[in-house]
Parts: sequence; structure tokens; C-alpha cells
Amino acid sequence: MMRTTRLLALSIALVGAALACASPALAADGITRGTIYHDGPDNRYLLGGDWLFRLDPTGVGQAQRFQRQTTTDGWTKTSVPNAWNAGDNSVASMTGTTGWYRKDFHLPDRRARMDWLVRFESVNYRSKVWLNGTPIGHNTGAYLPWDLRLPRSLLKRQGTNRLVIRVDNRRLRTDFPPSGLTGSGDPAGGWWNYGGLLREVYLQRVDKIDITGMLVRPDLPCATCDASVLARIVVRNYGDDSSRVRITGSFGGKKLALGTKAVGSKDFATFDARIKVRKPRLWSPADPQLYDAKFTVRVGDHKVLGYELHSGIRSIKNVGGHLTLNGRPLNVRGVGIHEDDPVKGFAIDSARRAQIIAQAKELGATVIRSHYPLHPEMYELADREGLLIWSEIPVYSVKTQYLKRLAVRKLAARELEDNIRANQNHPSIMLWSIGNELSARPGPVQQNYIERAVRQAKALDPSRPIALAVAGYPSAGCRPQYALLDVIGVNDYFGWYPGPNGQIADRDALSDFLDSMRACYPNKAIFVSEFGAEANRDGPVEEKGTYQFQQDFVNFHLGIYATKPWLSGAIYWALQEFRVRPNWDGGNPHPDSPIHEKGLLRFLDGSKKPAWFDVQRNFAATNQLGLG
Ligand code: GCB
Repeated sequence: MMRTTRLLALSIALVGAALACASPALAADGITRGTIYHDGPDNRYLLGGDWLFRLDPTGVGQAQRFQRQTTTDGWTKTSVPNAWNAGDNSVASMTGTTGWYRKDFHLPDRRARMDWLVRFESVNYRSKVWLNGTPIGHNTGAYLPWDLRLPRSLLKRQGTNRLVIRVDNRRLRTDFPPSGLTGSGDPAGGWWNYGGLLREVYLQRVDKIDITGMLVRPDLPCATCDASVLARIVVRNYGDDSSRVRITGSFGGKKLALGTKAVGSKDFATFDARIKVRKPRLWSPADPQLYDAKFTVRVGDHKVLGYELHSGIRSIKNVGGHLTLNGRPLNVRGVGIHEDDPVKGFAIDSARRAQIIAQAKELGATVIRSHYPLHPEMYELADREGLLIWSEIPVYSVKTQYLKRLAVRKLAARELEDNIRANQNHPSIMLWSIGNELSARPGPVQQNYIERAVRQAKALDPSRPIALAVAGYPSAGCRPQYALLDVIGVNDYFGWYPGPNGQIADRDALSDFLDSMRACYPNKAIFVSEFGAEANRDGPVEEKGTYQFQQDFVNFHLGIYATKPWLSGAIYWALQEFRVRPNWDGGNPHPDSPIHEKGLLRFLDGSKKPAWFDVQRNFAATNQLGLG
């Protein structure tokens, strides 16, 4: 009898669930349960389907009008992610403007006890959000997720809700990356200024308790040691009364006891557990072993939330000036990447992400680098495929006069913290980089920035080294300002750009320069974080911009690196061509602006340049992981 009642209840629930899924309103809204990536909580819903968009630089103050609008006049249909200026290579497109997005939707679960958040994975750059005509929050900065609570007082449980987002991508000198002008008066910048909702938007349902912090950090004291895994979960009680919250979990199938706590209304609570993993299967690019970590949050007997992620046990340390993975000295080779696409700009899809990772693997890379935090799915692919990641925040060529400003440093600190909190559970991330090419002759302002950033990053994550990528100029000399860094990345353009006073024009100066860097920083791990030459045509080997020059360039530079046994790695810039900025020449006498052409793969069709094969051969012949 009991059994039948349960079965009946179950089938009613299942039919109910099926009906909810098939709800015409939801299907029309394009809302689907789950995220397009794997790791994370199970309470998210993708806000897919049709969105509306309009370009409207004068639109300030129009949000209320947009709210009352009963038609779609003035709007065009779009989908999200979206980069509104993909394919527009004009100066105006690079400088930026203002665009508006609108999404009309029904809640996928109408029960009154649920709270709702909206989560944006990446919006470039300044955004302001309205729900049903009332502003609910704003954000500054791209490439990192942020969320806003949808106030209960504004939310319609039954009717249509309207989300309106104003996105302003006009760059300022204090932005990451900053605006500026090139010598020819064009907007500066290291990659195209794509405006829009560049990554997905989700609704997040909160059944009283939400997870606001998730850390699963394996500690491996030595390569043959047992590992100890720390799980630390922060929850928040959205409800009006205190709740007894119980969290259970597992790591690689072994139980984690996180316990039960009373969490007051609107309060946070931290749950900790530590377990030992005997004889762990270690993660490395050669053998990317992952452990499944699963958590369930309950209030009483009622499950309110599930969370799953994939962790990896490995250690990355600077040992006597050499980066080691699981105790072995690294000499990795890899490529820099951008999440760019000729049609979609930075609003790329899963297929494109998988393609980038597959191309890096085909080249024989064991490390990838980008100037900004990547899409969450990229990290999961790197975890699975065994690629190390140089993870950087877009504190890119920020001038000292701006780095000096408190607001700029606050934003940099927030980006560093957000990057660590959002991405720290990925075994692929080998280090946190705090920037790229700040002044090559650092003074007290940069020293202060470095010291604060290193202390902050170490406090949040003591398990990873901290790096900075610097322009490789002999005139910079040895810099005491770098003292706290674990890793220095050298951007090597010897024999490509002339550099100030022609100091890097001659490639024959590279070897001595690298040795001088080693002499300056004997206890830091040193990488070549970039090297590259533009190529878009056949021609003489001595002529910059030819495929033959690029081949000769990569063979020469890789040959020099092979003679530096103390080097921890070298990263070619870049895997594939990308849009950079109007009137870009990149040192090529016959450029194809706005395309950056140092890539080994062409932008439009991904086809291979001759140098691809030289790099591939060299990477294959290099003992990158110190094995054997
Ligand atoms: C650099 C930058 C990179 C550029 C590259 C170049 O140092 O870090 O973003 O694309 O030089 O090609 O000039």
C-alpha cells in the first residue's frame, strides 16, 4: 500500500515536472534548466531564446519607456551571447557606444518561496539592469561572472517579467583594458572592443539557501604523498527566519562530513571539511585525472541545492627558481589565445571553444595563456584535456598615472579576487597573473600594486604561484619591485619590434638578455610569456611579414630557449589570428588591419601557416613535463 502511494505520488510529480518543462510560456521564453558547462550548482536556468537589442547611445533615461513599450518597435531580434559590433571594423566600433538588451520572460518555477537571481557570465563593459522598469543594480568590467537579486517586490510570479540591460562599452583610460590613442591617433588596445552580453545569462533559483562560495583545494605535500583535500562552502540564507542547514558531500566517492549549522536570516555561514586521499591519482597534462566532488544542501530533510565539480590533485610550486608540477621541473610550451571568431566576435559558442582547445592540443601545447579570465567551459575543457593555464586579469598596459588611482586599484583587486573565487577549483590553472606589460621600468606605484596583489592572491589561494608578464627590454635592468612575485613572464619580441632606442631590434641579443634576466631573478621561475612575428604572405626570409620570416623567427627563438635549462616554459603569441584594432600593423610592413597576424592559424578559415609545422615539430621534441 505504502509503495503504491509513493509510486502514485512519484508519477504525479513526474507528470507535473513534464508539464512544467513543456509549458508553452517557458518554451517561448527559451528558458532551459542547467548551464552549458558542467561544474556548478544545479539551480540555474539558461536565459536563451529570443532577446531584443537596440543600439542607442542617447538612451539614458529611456529604460522606463522601454518598460512600458507593448511592441517591439525599435528593437531587433537577437540571441545571447551577443557581440553587437562583430564584423564592424570601424574606428567608431572600436571606440564603443551604448546598446540595450531586453528579455521578456516567465519564471520557470512560480512557487512563492523561491528567490531569484540573474547571473551574467561576462558583459563588456559597464552595465545597468532594470527589472520591470526599476533599476536593480550595475556592474563594471568584463570576463568575470556577477549576479543581482531580483527583488521580490518587483518580480511577477505569474505574468511576464521584463529585464532591460544597458551596456556601455565606451572605453576609459582607467578601464581594463584601458583606452588610449596610438601614434596615428587611432584607438589603442590589444584586442577588439566587442560590446554586449558576451557570455550567457542565467536565472538562478534560490530555495532559501544559496551557495555563494565553493572551494575544493587538494594539497599534495610531495608527489608520492597522500593528499589532503579541503572543502569550504559558504552559504547564504535568503529566508526570513533562521534555518538548520546540513551539507553532505563526497570527493572521488569518499564521504565528506560538512555538518549542520543554524544559519540566521540573511546571514552567511561557512562549512569546512578535510579528508585524506591515499595514493591519489595525480592530475597532469600527460594524464589529466579528475575527481568528482558532489555536495547536497538540505534544510531539515528537504534538499534545496546540489553542486558538482571536477577537481584534480596536483602540486605546482616554484622550487629554487623553477616551476614544478608534482615535483618535476616544467619546461612547458604553449600558445596565447583569444576567444575570437570572425562572425561572432567574443560571443563564441561551445563548438568554437572545443575547437580552440583541440587546436592547442594538436600543436602539442601543454599550456595556454590569455589576457583575461576565460569562459568557464574553457577551464573545464582544459581540466579534461590536460592543458595548464596561465590565468591573467586584464590589467593590461595600464599607465602608471592611472594605476596610481585608488579606484583603478580597487577594481584590479576586485578582478583578482573574483577570478580566484570563480576559477580556483580548476586543476588546469597553474598560476594567477596580475597583469601584462605595465611600465617596464616600475617605480613605487607599480611596486605597491604588485605587493598588494601578491599578498591578496596568496591570502585567497596559497596553493598557486603569482606572476606578472613584462616587456622584455634590456634597459629595464634588475627590478627590486618584482621581489614578491614567484614567476616572471618575459614578452620576447627580439628581432621583431625595434623597442625603445632599437634595443631589441637585433635577435642576436636575445640569448644574453635571457641570461641577464636569470641573473637578476635566480629564485623566480621564468617563462617566455610571448614571442611572435606577423605573417600573411610568401616572400623572402629576410622580409618581415612573410611566412618564411615567421618560420625562421620561431625556429630561432625556440632554438635559443632550448639552450636555457632554467626556463620553466615558453608561450607562442598567438595560436590564431584575431581582430585587434583599426590601423594595426604589428610590425608588419604589409599588414591586413585590423587583424593581428602573428597567429599560426589564419583568422577566417583557421588554416595553418607554414610556421605551425615548425612549432609543432619543436613542441613534440621538447621534454615539457620533465618526465622520463
Ligand atoms: C604584446 C601584448 C600582446 C600583443 C603583442 C603584439 O606584448 O601583450 O597583447 O598582441 O604584444 O603583437 O604586439
